[in-house]
Amino acid sequence: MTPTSIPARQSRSISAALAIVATTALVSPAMAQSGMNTTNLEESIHLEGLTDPWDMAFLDDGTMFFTEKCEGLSVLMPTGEVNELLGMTGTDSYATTADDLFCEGQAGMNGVAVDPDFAENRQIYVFSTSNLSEPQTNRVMRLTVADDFSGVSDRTDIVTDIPYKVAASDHPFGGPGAHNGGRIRFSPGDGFLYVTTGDNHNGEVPQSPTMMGSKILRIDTDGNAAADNNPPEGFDQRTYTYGHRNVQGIAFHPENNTPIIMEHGPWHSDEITVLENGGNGGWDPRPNMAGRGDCPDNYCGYMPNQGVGMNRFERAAFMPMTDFETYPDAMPPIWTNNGWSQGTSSGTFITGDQWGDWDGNLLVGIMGIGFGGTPIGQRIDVIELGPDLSVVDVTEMTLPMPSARFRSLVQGPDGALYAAVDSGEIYRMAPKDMDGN
Ligand SMILES: [Ca+2]
Repeated sequence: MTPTSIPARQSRSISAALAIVATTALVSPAMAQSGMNTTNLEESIHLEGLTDPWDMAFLDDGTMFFTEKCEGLSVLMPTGEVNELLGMTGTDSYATTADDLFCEGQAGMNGVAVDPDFAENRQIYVFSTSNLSEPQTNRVMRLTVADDFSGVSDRTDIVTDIPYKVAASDHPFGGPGAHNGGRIRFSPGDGFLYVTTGDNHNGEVPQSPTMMGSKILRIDTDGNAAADNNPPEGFDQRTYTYGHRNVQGIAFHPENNTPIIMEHGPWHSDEITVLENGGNGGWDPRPNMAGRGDCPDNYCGYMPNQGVGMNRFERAAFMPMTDFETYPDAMPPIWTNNGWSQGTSSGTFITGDQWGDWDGNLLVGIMGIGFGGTPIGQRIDVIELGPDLSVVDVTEMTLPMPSARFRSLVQGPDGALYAAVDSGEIYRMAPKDMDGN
């Protein structure tokens, strides 16, 4: 947790140089500039020296809970003090260590959320991989935070059966822990907890009525299904939507609280989708679906990237993110990059007069991917939605900081934007006027 600003600054400088090179080659609807003068943002490093920070959740006074994927859960106090609350196996500096919690690949301690009634019940929630089940699973845990924020207690695992990829398979990035989902957010509208999960490179998971990967779960704080969840007959009632690939972003519209997700595509077609209660995301990577043949390890979610000479559009037609041919009633995405998947990992609506034309817009953090060692797409997109929730405009934020792998975006209680990046920092970004400069 010791700040290591010198190495971090060196790596950021390198990333920035590469990003400038890559930008000229990137063809994307996000390149059009419009709206607020985005060069008017200023940044500061809110916290640094972290290892794979994954998510943050704030209290009104600025207290910030945060997770590190292979370390655990901590809290940054308004005083600047960091308390390490719940460590994973192998850690020894946390107030409590849970030896069942582990990380592997994309899996580990992922999302964190604060109970809407935290002031009364002091409860928070985290999503983490655990070895308490056999095979291992992802769990959502409820914790009670001590009055002085020195630790957590009363761990209750309210969801225990979110599947985790236990073994490597014959795919690109095919290691254990892949496609693990992991974002958790409370809806300010209905008060339920929404949990995003991934397909684990398992072709059977997305359309399965009982395996809880590739779903958006909608549950209460005990893990029970919301009473009005409306999945098809025979589905686990915790299912709000299904048929997703790997959802790691969810945000709620500031005016109508509609849940909207950001989802990773299979080297093409990242998607943003407005959720409908009971809806199917239309992802079905089983072999022999929609004219596809056999696929390695019975998962077509990367086909035909393996040894077949198709361009990205042919790939999108072969293995669509939303298979309308098989599922004509699938929820249509409101946005797709219709090109190389670039890692739409998180999103948040940004509100407040200080954001000018961006007040009410959706910000999407994009991690970027590398070809030949060159990262492309490490950026934040600003997406304006119309009254019908269609995409009106997409602007690429002119970053006040070097580009980076944007893992988590959260608007803080001060109205600023906080961004966790894989290189170990949590940045604060704000319009200059907002801070009186
Ligand atoms: Ca879809």
